[in-house]
Amino acid sequence: MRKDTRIVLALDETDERKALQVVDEVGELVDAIKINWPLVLSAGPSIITELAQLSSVICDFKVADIPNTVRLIAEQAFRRGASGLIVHAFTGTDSLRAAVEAAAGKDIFVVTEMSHPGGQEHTAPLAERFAAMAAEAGASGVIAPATRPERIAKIRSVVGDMLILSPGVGAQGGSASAAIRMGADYVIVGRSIYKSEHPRKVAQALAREISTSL
Ligand code: OMP
Repeated sequence: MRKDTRIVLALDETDERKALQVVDEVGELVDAIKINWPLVLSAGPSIITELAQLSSVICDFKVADIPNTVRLIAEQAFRRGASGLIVHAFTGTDSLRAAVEAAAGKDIFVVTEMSHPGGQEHTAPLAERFAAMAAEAGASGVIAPATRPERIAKIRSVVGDMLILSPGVGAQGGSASAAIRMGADYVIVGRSIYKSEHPRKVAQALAREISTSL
């Protein structure tokens, strides 16, 4: 995954035609495209392969299962062209290790503390432990909340130089520059870009904001 604008587009647009239009407008301004169940369920899994021809694709399937099922899901996502996969940590070390093994050198990103208010109930108290588990299992990086930027700094202190991807910018109230200043490598941005009348202008403004905060 390249590191240029430090924006990962969260393409949760379920109208495939519109989703591809957004990619057409902002594809060159983002370092990767993250796709989640909404688009995969509406367009079909071939969308992974289609988008992988245009950008790095992270499959945000938030995999949470026994090691064998984690492995099977990871193998299929990577076979279709994903360069990264997002998994949960609460399933335990064996499931995380299964994901990393199945990735065979591609990227596994582990959720630490979730960005929405409910993320404070169960994920926040365990976030540093999840981050340490991710490091021990050999994951490439973690997901940490732009909605609570001080938590990014805390998680950075646990994961060292692993990648931190930070969702919650814009629609959830977080700021891209604050997330980057607190130690995120990338921000994950969805609705503020794909629901905008002018996705390209929004992405350009975010890229400028981020580059001035570096
Ligand atoms: P917007 O809120 O529309 O910018 O989208 C945020 C994206 O990041 C969505 O695809 C979420 O599923 C994802 N996300 C979070 O919002 N919070 C998290 O804690 C973790 C993720 C994620 O793993 O990407």
